[in-house]
Amino acid sequence: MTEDRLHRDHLPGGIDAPVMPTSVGIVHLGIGAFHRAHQAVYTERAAIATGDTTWGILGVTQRSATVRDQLRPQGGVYSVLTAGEQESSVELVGSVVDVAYPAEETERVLAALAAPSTHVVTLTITEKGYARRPDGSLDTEAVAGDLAALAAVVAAGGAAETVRPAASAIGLLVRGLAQRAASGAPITVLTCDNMVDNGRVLERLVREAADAALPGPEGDTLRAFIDASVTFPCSMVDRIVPATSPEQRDQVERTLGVRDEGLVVGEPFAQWVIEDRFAGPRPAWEAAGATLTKDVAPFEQAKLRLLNGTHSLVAYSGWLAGHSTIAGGVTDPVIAERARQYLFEDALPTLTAPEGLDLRQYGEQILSRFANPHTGHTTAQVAMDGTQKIPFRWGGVLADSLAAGREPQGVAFGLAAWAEFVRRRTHSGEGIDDPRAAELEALVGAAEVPGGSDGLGDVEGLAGAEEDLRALLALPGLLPAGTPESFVDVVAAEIESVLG
Ligand code: CS2
Repeated sequence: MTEDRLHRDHLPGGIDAPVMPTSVGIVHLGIGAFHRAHQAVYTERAAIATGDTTWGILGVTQRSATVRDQLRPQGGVYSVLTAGEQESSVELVGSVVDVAYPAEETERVLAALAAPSTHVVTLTITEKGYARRPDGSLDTEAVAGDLAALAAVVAAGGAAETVRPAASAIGLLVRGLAQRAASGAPITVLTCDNMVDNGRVLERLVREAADAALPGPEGDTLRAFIDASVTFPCSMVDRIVPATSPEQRDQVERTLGVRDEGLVVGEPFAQWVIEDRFAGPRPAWEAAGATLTKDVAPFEQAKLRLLNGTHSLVAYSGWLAGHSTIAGGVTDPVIAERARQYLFEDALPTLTAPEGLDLRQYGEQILSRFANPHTGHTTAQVAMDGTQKIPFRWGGVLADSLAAGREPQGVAFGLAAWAEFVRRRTHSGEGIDDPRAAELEALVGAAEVPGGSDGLGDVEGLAGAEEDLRALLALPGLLPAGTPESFVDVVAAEIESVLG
């Protein structure tokens, strides 16, 4: 502990003290910035409102040890900077007790998943963390190491000489559930990722993983445990949480008087709608403003199609127009018009409003949230992982519109922008951040690169762009099954508008 670093045992004055959890009740898989600015804040506020401090969170960081190395030296405490249009504020959060990195601490995470005092597992592992094949089924190759580890443990009667480090979040989860099956203590697995029907998707993948690892009678205990004692509610989460910038860290250091390497930044708006289907106890998240409901679907569809769909459109077209931030993109008049077209002409007519929500107002609110310049959310960040996001954001709008006899022009513009983004980043050598990048690059690479210049805007470039676009749109799993070629023509006709 150093005096100039934030720490649970040495808190700055002049700011409300964070919660001091007395036990771990939640294991969270994928403790990135989003979890720390969203579910961990709800958990903190619920503890403050109710005085129940038993809901400490053990965070798990799968891909790198960065978050562990940010939070462990601070005793898990970090701050949240809420960056509003007019004002900003800083609060301390103490609900995260520690962060574990499975590459080095798998045994500890498995033990926490199995512990009867843990009642809830939450996940924000992003769309790509679910290891789905383009058809939605489990990519057993991607989780093969964990499935083999699980099979070996079960074959050895539940005891393993050495615990193999978990290589995937889904694998880790299934291994943890198998260990828990011994006690049979109920547990709720609550996904908080931006996917249609996220709880059902996760449940199916977990069951597929269990069946793949333990196909015979040796899997019966785990299967029976999942059937009887594990639930997978759906949930809709919402808060804009950009990557934290060095400037924001410096700004908060000036406010707190100590350095916080775990700082996260979020907009003032936050929403959490959770399907009320818990296997056992849970934090009183409603005391912190969460909505518990029987049916999350209308909220989830509205959020994915209106907010995330528009976000992606602004990200790709904004990036192409030279805007580094979402706020810059959405206040560009040309992009704003296309965002409105997508929101109000394409997406909105495909939705049923959740009770008490005016979808038009919700759409307007989304546009003004995007226009907040103080979050610093970048177009490049939202543009990441397009192949994983597009099917959930635009797929339903496209399928429903076509079924109703409409060709959604905003979706076409968005898809053209995505394809041009992929093409430009590939040709420039910058590359794209997407788990299917290699496939995309091969599709673009297969088309002729116009010699000399980048060729954009001239006739040859236009022809090349169209060829690439058609190749990219044929990527398996990108567009809904049955999308007619005539719609691809509508997308191709938008190329000129994204080239500017
Ligand atoms: C964004 C989301 O990065 C993205 O793709 O669309 O992370 C968005 O900011 C959140 O879903 C807001 O709740």
